[in-house]
Amino acid sequence: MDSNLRNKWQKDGFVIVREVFDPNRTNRLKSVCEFILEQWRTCNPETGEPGGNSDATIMRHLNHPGYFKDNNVSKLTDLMDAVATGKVLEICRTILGEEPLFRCTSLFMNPTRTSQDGSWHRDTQFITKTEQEEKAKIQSAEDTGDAIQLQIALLANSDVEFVPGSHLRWDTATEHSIRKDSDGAHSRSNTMPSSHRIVLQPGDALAFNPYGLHRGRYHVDKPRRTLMLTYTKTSVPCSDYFSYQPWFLEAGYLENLPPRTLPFFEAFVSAYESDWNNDCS
Ligand SMILES: O=C(O)CCC(=O)C(=O)O
Ligand SMILES: [Fe+2]
Repeated sequence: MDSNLRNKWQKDGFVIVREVFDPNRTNRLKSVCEFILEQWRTCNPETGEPGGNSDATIMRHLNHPGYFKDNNVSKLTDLMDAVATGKVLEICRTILGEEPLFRCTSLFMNPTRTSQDGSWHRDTQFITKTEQEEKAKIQSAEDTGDAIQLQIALLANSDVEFVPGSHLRWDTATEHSIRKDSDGAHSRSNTMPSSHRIVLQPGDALAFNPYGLHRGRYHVDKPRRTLMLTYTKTSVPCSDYFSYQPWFLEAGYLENLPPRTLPFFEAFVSAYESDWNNDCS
Protein backbone atom coordinates (compact mmCIF):
# COMPACT_ATOMS: atom_id res chain seq x y z
CA MET A 1 0.00 0.00 0.00
CA ASP A 2 1.34 3.38 -0.97
CA SER A 3 3.25 5.84 1.13
CA ASN A 4 0.82 8.54 -0.09
CA LEU A 5 -1.87 7.03 2.06
CA ARG A 6 0.37 7.10 5.10
CA ASN A 7 1.56 10.65 4.39
CA LYS A 8 -1.98 11.89 3.97
CA TRP A 9 -3.04 10.14 7.19
CA GLN A 10 -0.18 11.68 9.13
CA LYS A 11 -0.76 15.17 7.72
CA ASP A 12 -4.57 15.37 7.65
CA GLY A 13 -5.65 12.80 10.25
CA PHE A 14 -8.00 11.10 7.80
CA VAL A 15 -7.94 9.24 4.49
CA ILE A 16 -10.62 8.07 2.09
CA VAL A 17 -10.17 4.81 0.21
CA ARG A 18 -12.72 4.37 -2.56
CA GLU A 19 -14.51 1.08 -3.27
CA VAL A 20 -12.93 -0.97 -0.51
CA PHE A 21 -15.95 -3.23 -0.84
CA ASP A 22 -17.57 -3.96 -4.19
CA PRO A 23 -21.34 -3.46 -4.64
CA ASN A 24 -22.16 -7.14 -3.94
CA ARG A 25 -20.25 -7.23 -0.69
CA THR A 26 -21.50 -3.80 0.36
CA ASN A 27 -25.10 -4.88 -0.21
CA ARG A 28 -24.56 -8.11 1.68
CA LEU A 29 -23.06 -6.21 4.60
CA LYS A 30 -25.94 -3.76 4.48
CA SER A 31 -28.50 -6.53 4.80
CA VAL A 32 -26.52 -8.14 7.65
CA CYS A 33 -26.42 -4.78 9.46
CA GLU A 34 -30.14 -4.26 8.84
CA PHE A 35 -30.85 -7.71 10.28
CA ILE A 36 -28.84 -6.82 13.42
CA LEU A 37 -30.31 -3.34 13.77
CA GLU A 38 -33.87 -4.62 13.61
CA GLN A 39 -33.19 -6.99 16.51
CA TRP A 40 -31.29 -4.34 18.50
CA ARG A 41 -34.23 -1.94 18.31
CA THR A 42 -36.43 -4.56 19.99
CA CYS A 43 -33.90 -6.25 22.25
CA ASN A 44 -30.22 -5.52 22.65
CA PRO A 45 -28.71 -8.87 23.71
CA GLU A 46 -26.14 -7.00 25.85
CA THR A 47 -28.92 -5.73 28.13
CA GLY A 48 -32.10 -7.63 27.31
CA GLU A 49 -33.77 -4.22 26.76
CA PRO A 50 -34.69 -2.33 23.55
CA GLY A 51 -31.45 -0.87 22.18
CA GLY A 52 -32.74 2.53 21.18
CA ASN A 53 -35.76 4.51 20.08
CA SER A 54 -36.39 6.48 16.91
CA ASP A 55 -33.81 9.10 17.94
CA ALA A 56 -31.01 6.50 18.12
CA THR A 57 -28.05 7.16 15.83
CA ILE A 58 -25.57 4.49 16.87
CA MET A 59 -25.39 0.94 18.09
CA ARG A 60 -22.29 -1.00 19.21
CA HIS A 61 -21.11 -4.59 19.24
CA LEU A 62 -22.86 -5.86 16.13
CA ASN A 63 -20.79 -9.03 16.53
CA HIS A 64 -22.55 -10.07 19.75
CA PRO A 65 -23.56 -13.74 19.35
CA GLY A 66 -27.10 -12.95 20.52
CA TYR A 67 -27.88 -11.62 17.02
CA PHE A 68 -26.94 -14.81 15.16
CA LYS A 69 -29.09 -17.58 16.57
CA ASP A 70 -31.22 -19.95 14.50
CA ASN A 71 -28.90 -20.72 11.59
CA ASN A 72 -27.81 -17.13 11.10
CA VAL A 73 -24.15 -17.76 11.85
CA SER A 74 -23.16 -17.07 8.22
CA LYS A 75 -24.13 -13.43 8.83
CA LEU A 76 -21.61 -13.25 11.68
CA THR A 77 -19.05 -14.76 9.31
CA ASP A 78 -19.75 -12.03 6.73
CA LEU A 79 -19.42 -9.31 9.34
CA MET A 80 -16.22 -10.58 10.89
CA ASP A 81 -14.72 -11.26 7.49
CA ALA A 82 -15.19 -7.56 6.74
CA VAL A 83 -13.49 -6.59 10.02
CA ALA A 84 -10.44 -8.72 9.27
CA THR A 85 -10.36 -8.69 5.49
CA GLY A 86 -6.87 -8.33 4.03
CA LYS A 87 -7.63 -5.06 2.24
CA VAL A 88 -8.94 -3.36 5.38
CA LEU A 89 -6.12 -4.61 7.61
CA GLU A 90 -3.56 -3.49 5.04
CA ILE A 91 -4.98 0.04 5.15
CA CYS A 92 -4.78 -0.03 8.96
CA ARG A 93 -1.25 -1.46 8.97
CA THR A 94 -0.05 1.15 6.50
CA ILE A 95 -1.40 4.14 8.35
CA LEU A 96 -0.65 2.98 11.90
CA GLY A 97 2.80 1.72 10.95
CA GLU A 98 2.25 -1.46 12.96
CA GLU A 99 -0.13 -4.37 13.36
CA PRO A 100 -3.72 -3.22 14.07
CA LEU A 101 -5.63 -4.71 17.01
CA PHE A 102 -9.42 -5.14 16.83
CA ARG A 103 -11.43 -2.92 19.16
CA CYS A 104 -15.12 -2.71 18.26
CA THR A 105 -17.88 -2.76 15.65
CA SER A 106 -20.49 0.02 15.49
CA LEU A 107 -23.30 1.04 13.18
CA PHE A 108 -24.42 4.61 12.57
CA MET A 109 -28.00 5.13 11.40
CA ASN A 110 -30.13 8.17 10.74
CA PRO A 111 -32.72 9.02 13.40
CA THR A 112 -36.33 8.75 12.28
CA ARG A 113 -37.82 11.41 14.57
CA THR A 114 -35.49 14.28 15.55
CA SER A 115 -32.77 15.83 13.38
CA GLN A 116 -29.61 17.21 14.99
CA ASP A 117 -26.19 18.38 13.95
CA GLY A 118 -23.59 16.49 15.98
CA SER A 119 -21.26 17.95 18.59
CA TRP A 120 -17.69 18.81 17.67
CA HIS A 121 -15.34 16.77 19.84
CA ARG A 122 -12.11 14.85 20.12
CA ASP A 123 -12.53 11.31 21.46
CA THR A 124 -9.70 12.09 23.89
CA GLN A 125 -12.16 14.18 25.90
CA PHE A 126 -14.08 11.02 26.80
CA ILE A 127 -11.07 8.99 27.91
CA THR A 128 -9.26 11.58 30.05
CA LYS A 129 -10.16 13.33 33.29
CA THR A 130 -8.39 16.67 32.85
CA GLU A 131 -7.41 18.90 29.96
CA GLN A 132 -3.80 18.46 30.88
CA GLU A 133 -4.18 14.73 30.53
CA GLU A 134 -6.04 15.20 27.25
CA LYS A 135 -3.28 17.41 25.83
CA ALA A 136 -0.65 14.86 26.88
CA LYS A 137 -2.60 12.08 25.19
CA ILE A 138 -2.72 14.00 21.91
CA GLN A 139 0.96 14.87 22.12
CA SER A 140 2.08 11.35 22.91
CA ALA A 141 0.08 9.80 20.07
CA GLU A 142 2.47 11.07 17.36
CA ASP A 143 1.28 11.74 13.83
CA THR A 144 0.13 8.15 13.25
CA GLY A 145 -2.31 8.32 16.18
CA ASP A 146 -3.17 5.42 18.46
CA ALA A 147 -6.44 4.41 16.86
CA ILE A 148 -8.47 4.28 13.65
CA GLN A 149 -12.19 4.71 13.19
CA LEU A 150 -12.79 3.09 9.82
CA GLN A 151 -16.22 3.92 8.48
CA ILE A 152 -17.63 1.97 5.56
CA ALA A 153 -20.59 3.66 3.91
CA LEU A 154 -23.35 1.15 3.19
CA LEU A 155 -25.46 3.98 1.76
CA ALA A 156 -24.05 7.14 0.16
CA ASN A 157 -23.37 9.55 2.96
CA SER A 158 -21.65 12.82 3.83
CA ASP A 159 -22.42 13.20 7.51
CA VAL A 160 -18.88 13.29 8.90
CA GLU A 161 -16.83 16.47 9.20
CA PHE A 162 -13.18 16.65 10.25
CA VAL A 163 -10.73 19.51 10.77
CA PRO A 164 -7.66 18.42 8.78
CA GLY A 165 -4.44 18.43 10.80
CA SER A 166 -6.20 18.96 14.14
CA HIS A 167 -4.92 15.60 15.46
CA LEU A 168 -1.42 17.09 15.52
CA ARG A 169 -2.10 20.00 17.83
CA TRP A 170 -4.29 21.41 20.59
CA ASP A 171 -7.39 23.55 19.82
CA THR A 172 -7.20 27.14 18.65
CA ALA A 173 -9.17 29.58 20.83
CA THR A 174 -12.15 29.43 18.45
CA GLU A 175 -12.12 25.64 18.27
CA HIS A 176 -11.88 25.39 22.02
CA SER A 177 -14.81 27.70 22.59
CA ILE A 178 -16.94 25.67 20.16
CA ARG A 179 -15.90 22.32 21.60
CA LYS A 180 -15.96 23.04 25.31
CA ASP A 181 -17.16 26.48 26.41
CA SER A 182 -20.26 26.65 28.59
CA ASP A 183 -20.30 22.88 28.96
CA GLY A 184 -20.48 22.35 25.21
CA ALA A 185 -23.38 24.76 24.64
CA HIS A 186 -21.84 25.80 21.27
CA SER A 187 -20.53 22.39 20.28
CA ARG A 188 -23.11 21.90 17.51
CA SER A 189 -21.88 25.04 15.76
CA ASN A 190 -21.90 25.14 11.97
CA THR A 191 -19.05 27.64 11.89
CA MET A 192 -16.07 25.48 12.79
CA PRO A 193 -13.12 27.01 10.86
CA SER A 194 -11.49 24.80 8.19
CA SER A 195 -13.92 21.93 8.69
CA HIS A 196 -14.07 19.46 5.84
CA ARG A 197 -17.16 17.41 4.99
CA ILE A 198 -16.40 13.90 3.78
CA VAL A 199 -18.44 12.52 0.90
CA LEU A 200 -18.69 8.74 0.61
CA GLN A 201 -20.32 6.42 -1.91
CA PRO A 202 -21.44 2.92 -0.90
CA GLY A 203 -18.38 0.71 -0.37
CA ASP A 204 -16.03 3.66 0.25
CA ALA A 205 -14.06 3.77 3.49
CA LEU A 206 -13.15 6.76 5.57
CA ALA A 207 -10.43 6.20 8.16
CA PHE A 208 -9.98 8.97 10.67
CA ASN A 209 -7.93 9.63 13.77
CA PRO A 210 -10.46 10.08 16.58
CA TYR A 211 -8.09 12.42 18.44
CA GLY A 212 -8.66 15.09 15.77
CA LEU A 213 -11.65 17.47 15.83
CA HIS A 214 -14.65 15.81 14.23
CA ARG A 215 -18.39 15.33 14.38
CA GLY A 216 -21.30 13.59 12.66
CA ARG A 217 -24.69 14.81 11.43
CA TYR A 218 -27.93 13.08 12.35
CA HIS A 219 -30.80 14.15 10.12
CA VAL A 220 -34.04 12.30 9.55
CA ASP A 221 -33.96 13.10 5.81
CA LYS A 222 -30.35 11.99 5.29
CA PRO A 223 -30.39 8.20 5.25
CA ARG A 224 -27.40 6.67 6.94
CA ARG A 225 -26.13 3.14 7.38
CA THR A 226 -22.41 3.29 8.08
CA LEU A 227 -20.51 0.39 9.53
CA MET A 228 -17.66 1.57 11.72
CA LEU A 229 -14.74 -0.73 12.47
CA THR A 230 -12.43 0.47 15.21
CA TYR A 231 -8.82 -0.59 15.63
CA THR A 232 -5.95 0.46 17.87
CA LYS A 233 -2.25 -0.04 17.54
CA THR A 234 -1.36 -3.42 19.02
CA SER A 235 1.13 -1.52 21.21
CA VAL A 236 -1.62 0.79 22.57
CA PRO A 237 -4.56 -1.40 23.63
CA CYS A 238 -7.43 0.33 25.38
CA SER A 239 -9.58 -1.63 27.80
CA ASP A 240 -13.12 -0.31 28.24
CA TYR A 241 -16.71 -0.90 27.13
CA PHE A 242 -15.65 -1.04 23.48
CA SER A 243 -13.10 -3.80 23.94
CA TYR A 244 -15.18 -5.61 26.56
CA GLN A 245 -16.39 -8.58 24.52
CA PRO A 246 -16.24 -11.65 26.77
CA TRP A 247 -18.43 -13.57 24.33
CA PHE A 248 -15.21 -14.27 22.40
CA LEU A 249 -14.53 -16.77 25.22
CA GLU A 250 -17.86 -18.58 24.78
CA ALA A 251 -17.59 -22.10 23.45
CA GLY A 252 -17.84 -22.11 19.68
CA TYR A 253 -17.71 -18.35 19.08
CA LEU A 254 -14.26 -18.39 17.50
CA GLU A 255 -15.15 -21.48 15.48
CA ASN A 256 -17.92 -19.48 13.86
CA LEU A 257 -15.44 -16.94 12.54
CA PRO A 258 -13.87 -17.40 9.13
CA PRO A 259 -10.73 -19.51 9.71
CA ARG A 260 -8.48 -17.12 7.72
CA THR A 261 -9.34 -14.35 10.19
CA LEU A 262 -8.68 -16.45 13.30
CA PRO A 263 -5.16 -15.19 14.08
CA PHE A 264 -6.44 -11.62 13.99
CA PHE A 265 -9.20 -12.33 16.52
CA GLU A 266 -7.00 -14.58 18.63
CA ALA A 267 -4.68 -11.58 19.05
CA PHE A 268 -7.70 -9.56 20.26
CA VAL A 269 -8.60 -12.26 22.78
CA SER A 270 -5.08 -12.52 24.13
CA ALA A 271 -4.83 -8.73 24.51
CA TYR A 272 -8.01 -8.43 26.61
CA GLU A 273 -8.86 -11.86 27.98
CA SER A 274 -7.46 -11.17 31.43
CA ASP A 275 -9.61 -8.01 31.72
CA TRP A 276 -12.73 -9.94 30.71
CA ASN A 277 -11.95 -12.62 33.28
CA ASN A 278 -11.64 -9.88 35.91
CA ASP A 279 -15.01 -8.57 34.72
CA CYS A 280 -13.89 -4.92 34.48
CA SER A 281 -16.62 -3.78 32.05
O1 LIG B 1 -19.65 9.35 12.42
C1 LIG B 1 -20.18 10.02 13.31
O2 LIG B 1 -21.37 10.34 13.27
C2 LIG B 1 -19.36 10.46 14.47
C3 LIG B 1 -18.30 9.50 14.74
C4 LIG B 1 -17.53 9.77 15.98
O3 LIG B 1 -17.57 10.79 16.56
C5 LIG B 1 -16.65 8.71 16.47
O4 LIG B 1 -16.78 7.59 16.04
O5 LIG B 1 -15.79 8.99 17.30
FE1 LIG C 1 -15.87 10.82 17.94
